[in-house]
Amino acid sequence: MHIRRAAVAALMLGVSAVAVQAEMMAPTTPPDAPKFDAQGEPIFVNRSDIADYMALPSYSEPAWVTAFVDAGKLPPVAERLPKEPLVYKAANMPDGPGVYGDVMRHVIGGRPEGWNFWAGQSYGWGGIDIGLVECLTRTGPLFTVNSSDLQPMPNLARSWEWSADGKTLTVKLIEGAKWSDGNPFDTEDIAFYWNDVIMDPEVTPLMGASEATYGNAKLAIVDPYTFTMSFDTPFPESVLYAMAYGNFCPGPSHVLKPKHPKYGGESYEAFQKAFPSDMMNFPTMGAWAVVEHRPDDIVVLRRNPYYWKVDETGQQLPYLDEMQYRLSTWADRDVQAIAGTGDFSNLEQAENYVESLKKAADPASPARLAFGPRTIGYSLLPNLSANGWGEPDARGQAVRELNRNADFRKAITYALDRQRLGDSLVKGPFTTQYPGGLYAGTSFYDAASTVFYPFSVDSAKEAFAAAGLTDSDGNGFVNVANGDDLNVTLLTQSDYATDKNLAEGVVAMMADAGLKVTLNALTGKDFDNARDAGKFDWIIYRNQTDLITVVQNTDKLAPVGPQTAINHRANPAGELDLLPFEEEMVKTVNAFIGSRDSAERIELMKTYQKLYTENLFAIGLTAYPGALIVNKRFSNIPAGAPIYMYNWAEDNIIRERVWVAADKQIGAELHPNTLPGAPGGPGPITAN
Ligand code: BQZ
Repeated sequence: MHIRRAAVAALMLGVSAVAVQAEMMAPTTPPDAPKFDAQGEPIFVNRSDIADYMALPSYSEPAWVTAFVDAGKLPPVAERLPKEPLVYKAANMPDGPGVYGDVMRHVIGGRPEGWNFWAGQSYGWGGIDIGLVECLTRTGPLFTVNSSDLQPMPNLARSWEWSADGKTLTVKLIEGAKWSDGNPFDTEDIAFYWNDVIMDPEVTPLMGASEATYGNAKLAIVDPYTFTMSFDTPFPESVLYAMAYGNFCPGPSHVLKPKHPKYGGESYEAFQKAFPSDMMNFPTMGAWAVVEHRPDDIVVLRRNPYYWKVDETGQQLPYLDEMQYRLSTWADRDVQAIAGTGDFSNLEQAENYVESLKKAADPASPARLAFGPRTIGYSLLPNLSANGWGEPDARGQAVRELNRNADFRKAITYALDRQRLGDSLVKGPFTTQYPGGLYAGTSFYDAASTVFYPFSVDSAKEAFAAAGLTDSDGNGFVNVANGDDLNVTLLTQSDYATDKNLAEGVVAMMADAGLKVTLNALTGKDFDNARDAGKFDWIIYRNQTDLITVVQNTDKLAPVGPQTAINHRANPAGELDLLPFEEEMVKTVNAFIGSRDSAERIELMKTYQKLYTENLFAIGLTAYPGALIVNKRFSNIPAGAPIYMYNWAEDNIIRERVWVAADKQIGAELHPNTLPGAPGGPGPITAN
């Protein structure tokens, strides 16, 4: 509008509009988010109020499990538990210690590829991997932990201690815990994870953990239950968060090692595929193990008789005997949870909000629905690599060079009407215009450090021109040197309506600003593979926990390592061609990781936020709250549980201590009174 007025004035004065010093709209701070109160507040406690490790006078198990002991198929429960199991405190259980029985019926949109998480195989998400792959520390439940005690919760690692100079961390594992097949859990599993997964360049775990994830530490085994990690810089406390879900989650070395090429395995590819999704009873440290998989239908898990956690009355956990994962779509998960044919959903696709809210408002609704904080958000990430990551063709290379041009990135952000994007998903107070970077309302967010480029098609065109792009043939789209329309491909995930709706909105808005963008919508693993291989010009991506909590996945905040940033990874030669502002971001994130001074950390995150949003490391689109939908028959669902913060709700609600009162149990177990069999053998098995 500003430019148009100036142009008209110029014409009146007989001055060519072209000569008018057109300028881009000045950036501002972001508009305030519409007020939206989360339903239910967490009850804040210290980590030791939730659980501790101790021996109890006696232990118990479901009566039908004792039949296995009587039949000589299992040792007595006390021998199946560690010397000092992890004990969940009754006072921290919203509904107290529970009773055994029943099932939680999940519905998911992913599909299990196989069980080799450590070689990058996906279990289909939606809580399967969160339940099967337990890790040294745990962060999901931290949404209920006092900020004065904010550190990862002990899990398989029961304690840790820093040396005086902060350069050595000594970690103590729980002693005497066993895999679901009875094999001991100890530092043999740590050694395999470290030496033959993290340190083996041919092996990449599902979430991409690498040496950089752990600050390039050196790991040494001390004894069966103790190891140390040594660092160049003192007190890299973020490494304790990096030991949680997705990262330091050791696999069963007794079954993995023989298949690894270093120990006689046929090849790395054979290693990755050695545990196909039709293999049953894959050993787990989780509360349930896989006993059935009907492709495109269902995955069924039964309780792990060696699970190393109990309640204060000595009952071995979990309370729920079975876990089901119906293999459907993410949208169907919402529908089934609200209808009561499913039991759980993270309501995260804003298009489903109104219908879900309407149904849940009925007092007869089988499910409770509770909105949490605004922690679901999407960004458009330009691929900032121009030195060969993703092997681009000439067109792709030209786009990457433009992505590295600040004016080009400004054109993208000016062209986006974020209000319209949010409204296209759902009208009402849910969505907010999200500039990118740290989320508003989170502990390290600072509005004054957040640069917001307002919607302005004229400014977008000015910015394209400043980047050397004009519509030379007058067809409405900017052209490249040889006269072709510049064409940008936008990678998006087709498993979610939200991702596709946002991508289509971006395509339309870019066209209005004169840029041709073509959608590349891929499903599940194809999307993940294209993302991780750098096969994209731009990507629409649902943000991860680093931009919410900062302390979880801190390394993902910037390209601090060759594989840490989604939109800027190293080329095959391991080189990162960082732009000057990216170098500054990396320095800032590394300084944050190395600091123990909370005031300094707050200032560093202000610097980070300004670098990110002023230089448009990525371009935010929209952010909104998610809602947890859980069937009303379940007890021990923590108040105010967010669907996503340090992790997803499948971790946050602590499913192993969720239970169903006897008179509310629905008899929907598919394999009642059975346990997982031997790894690779038939499962589930009966007592006799
Ligand atoms: C939650 C989550 C539990 C992954 C996945 C999926 C993958 C991504 C992301 C979410 C699904 C659900 O998210 O959408 O609500 O249940 O599984 O793991 O989107 O494609 O790669 O990062 O967490």
